[in-house]
Amino acid sequence: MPEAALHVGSGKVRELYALDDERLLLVASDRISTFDVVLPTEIPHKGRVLTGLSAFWFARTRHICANHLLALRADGRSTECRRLEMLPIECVVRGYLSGSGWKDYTASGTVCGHALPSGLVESSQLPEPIFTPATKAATGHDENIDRDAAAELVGAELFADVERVSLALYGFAAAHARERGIIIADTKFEFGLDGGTLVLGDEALTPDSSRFWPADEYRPGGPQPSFDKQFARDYCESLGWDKTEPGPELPEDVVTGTRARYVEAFERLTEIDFDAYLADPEVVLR
Ligand code: Q0Z
Repeated sequence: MPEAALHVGSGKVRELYALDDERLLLVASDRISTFDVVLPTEIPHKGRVLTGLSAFWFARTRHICANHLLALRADGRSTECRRLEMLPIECVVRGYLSGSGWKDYTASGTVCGHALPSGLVESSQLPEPIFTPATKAATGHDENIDRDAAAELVGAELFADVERVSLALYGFAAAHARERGIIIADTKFEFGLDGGTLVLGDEALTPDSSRFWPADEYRPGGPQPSFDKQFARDYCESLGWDKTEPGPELPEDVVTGTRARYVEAFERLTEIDFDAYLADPEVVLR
C-alpha cells in the first residue's frame, strides 16, 4: 500500500494518491465496468494487465512523446508518475467509426468537424485516423468538440502539438496491435505539461481507454465484439438488466473467461508471458 500517500482522486476503477509535490501514485484495481456501471464482482489481475500494458506502451513510445511514468511498483498495479498540469481536453483518435463517432456521423456526416465520405457504416475503417477531442465532463459523459473549440481551450500551438502527437501514438500502436490480431478502433490520451514540455499522462492504449476488437471477427456494418469485455456484456444483456446501479454479480465462468481475454490481450500485444510480468513487472520496460 502507498506509504503516507494522500488519496487525491478516484476514477471508476482506479485510485490516485499524492506521494509528494512532484509525484503521484496511480493504482489500478480489478474492478470492471460495463455500460458505464462498475460491477460488484472483480476480475482477478485486471488492474495488473492494464498497468502492465500502459507501462509497455510508455516504454515503447518515448521516441514519439515523453510520458509521466517514473516507476512501476513490484505489485504490478501501481505506477509512480510525474505530477503534470493536465490539459482540459481528452485527446481521442479514431481509426474506425464507433460509439459517439458513429452517432455523430449518422446525424451530420461529420465527427468533430471532420467531413467524412458518405456511405460509411458502423465500425467502418476511416480513410485515415482522425483526431476527435472531447471536453472532460465533471459528471456524466465527455462531449465531442471541434478543433476550434479545442484550440480555444489549450491554445493553437499546443493544440497542433497534441493532435500531431496523438495521431503518431495511435498510428504506432494500431500498427503494432494489428500485426498481432487486435484492432485498436479508437483510443483516448490525456496529456499534461511539465514546465513547458508536453508529456503523455494517465493510462495509455489499454482496453479501458480504447476499443480493442478481435481482427478475425471484424465485420463492418454493426457493432463489434469487445476483445476484453464481451463475455461480461453478453452475460449482463442476457439478464435483461436495465443498466442502472447496482450492476449484477458475474458468475465464475464469466469471470474466468473475461480474465483470460485480458491476459490474452496482454500477451499478444507485449509478447511477454503474463506470469513473467507477475514475477517481475519491469519485464515490460525492457
Ligand atoms: C490523472 C484519474 C485515477 C482518478 C489527474 N501525471 C498526472 N499529473 C496530474 N494529474 C494526473 C496525472 Cl496522471 C491525473 N487523473 C485521472 C486517475 C483516478 C482520476 F487513477 N486525474
